[in-house]
Amino acid sequence: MTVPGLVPKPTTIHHRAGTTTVPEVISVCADLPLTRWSTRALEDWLGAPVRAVPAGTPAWFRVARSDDLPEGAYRLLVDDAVVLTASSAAGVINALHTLRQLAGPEAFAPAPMPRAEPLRLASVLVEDEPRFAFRGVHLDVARHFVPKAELLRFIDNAAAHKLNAVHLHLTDDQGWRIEIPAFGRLTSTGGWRADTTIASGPAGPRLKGRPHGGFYTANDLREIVAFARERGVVVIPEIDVPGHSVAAIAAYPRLGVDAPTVDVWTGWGVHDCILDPSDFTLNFYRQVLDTVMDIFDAPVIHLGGDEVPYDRWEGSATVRRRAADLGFDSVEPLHGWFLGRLVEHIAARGRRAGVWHEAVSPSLPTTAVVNAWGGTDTVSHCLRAGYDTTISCCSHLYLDYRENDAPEEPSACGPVLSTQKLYEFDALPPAVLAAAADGGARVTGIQAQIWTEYLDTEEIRDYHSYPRLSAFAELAWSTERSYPDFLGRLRGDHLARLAAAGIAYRPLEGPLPWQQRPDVRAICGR
Ligand code: TNX
Repeated sequence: MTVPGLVPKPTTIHHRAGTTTVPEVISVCADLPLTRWSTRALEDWLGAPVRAVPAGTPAWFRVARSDDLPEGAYRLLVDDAVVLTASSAAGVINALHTLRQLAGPEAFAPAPMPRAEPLRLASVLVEDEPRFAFRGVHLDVARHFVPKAELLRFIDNAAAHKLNAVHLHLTDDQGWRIEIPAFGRLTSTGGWRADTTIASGPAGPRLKGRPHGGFYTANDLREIVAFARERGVVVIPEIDVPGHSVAAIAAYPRLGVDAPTVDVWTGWGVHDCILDPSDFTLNFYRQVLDTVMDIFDAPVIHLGGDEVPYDRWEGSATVRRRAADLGFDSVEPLHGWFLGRLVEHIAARGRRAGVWHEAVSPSLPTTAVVNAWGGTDTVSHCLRAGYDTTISCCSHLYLDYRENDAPEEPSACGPVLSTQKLYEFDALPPAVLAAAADGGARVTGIQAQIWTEYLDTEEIRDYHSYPRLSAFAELAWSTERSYPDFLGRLRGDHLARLAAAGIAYRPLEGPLPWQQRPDVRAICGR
């Protein structure tokens, strides 16, 4: 019996002779507690009920604890029985995901598939350990709201690829997606926009002609956090300041410079209407962050800090005076200073702030964790400036970019990022390793980004995400990689898993007829 190709590729896999048959009832003996989710996963994936047996009793499925294994690592032996060894819950979860892949694509179907004969597993020993401790995927739920059920499915699929963090971009110029009870207008006004830009081209932007909106209640988010936690995934919330804040300013004009009247934005890009760096704004956001920290248990709370044009600050006598009062000779340092006050607020509650790399400046505390979305030179720069840094380079890790330049590609914008280019990304070139060694700051890990300006439905998000997110998972997890080998496993096994999971992935040969967007192509002038 052949062993299915695993994605991401494990550190070592020893094929052994023989098979084991999944019994009618799976007896389980576990040194590490099996959670509600693990128990159900085992039952769903292997298609038999689980029954715990007392310690010391023979069991078909055993979970052994070994404190020698690094966090997230595991050993999975499939022989006459199954023995899983790990040092913590993360390792158990990763091992279960491997077992799921060994059980065949049926284990990815939402319902138990009838089998002609009992499920057999090929004998194998997998010894596996993650390359990066932090393996994240960012999802922009602000540009297009992602309904809760779709978000849960997204997290489930990310977890199946051994990713362990989902960074939720909850606020932007085009929408505010988290309910803050103290400031109801953030969602009643800021959660909705009048229209949406479908694409821009020689004839200018084309609008969709209907409103868009939505938001998560505190309870929705608590459910999302709990759902992710069971699967070993931490949810990092992002409240983007002081730029990308038009939705908040539309709801509470006093948050903007000179209280502007502005609507939640229907276009894309960088808006010049940014927050007023006043005490009013700081106190407002401290309260917002308190609510965020009540809901999310993530060690990192993200403050954005990207793409901040200073024109309105330069044009305002009040803001210039504020800068002068703080001893700055221009308004620019207010950017790091403003973020710094919120970084402190987050630190006071025992958490760490996250920011995008544009926030790095002498006035930003080095306790912040930075997502560097420029090239690897930006990663090195942030490390040398003393910040722990997550590799988020747009050149290789932005899944909103299109797979290739063919006119059939449905994407409305973006440079090209092929699956192969992503897979072969040299994320840790010598310069980055040297910067980490010299600066004392750490590369925390790596993150893929899914911005959703043009990804307005679940289908089109699936199309952009897969199989590139499978390639990303291997980049993040596996130390030894070969693209031809990955493609073989994709074709031979993994695409069938994605299909069974109901993911509308992009076929390797290109979009299916109904995945093309000739309407968008026409607007873009492509
Ligand atoms: C840049 S990366 C942005 C986003 C856009 C994205 C589109 C970053 C921190 N800012 O606001 O959605 O490019 O690819």
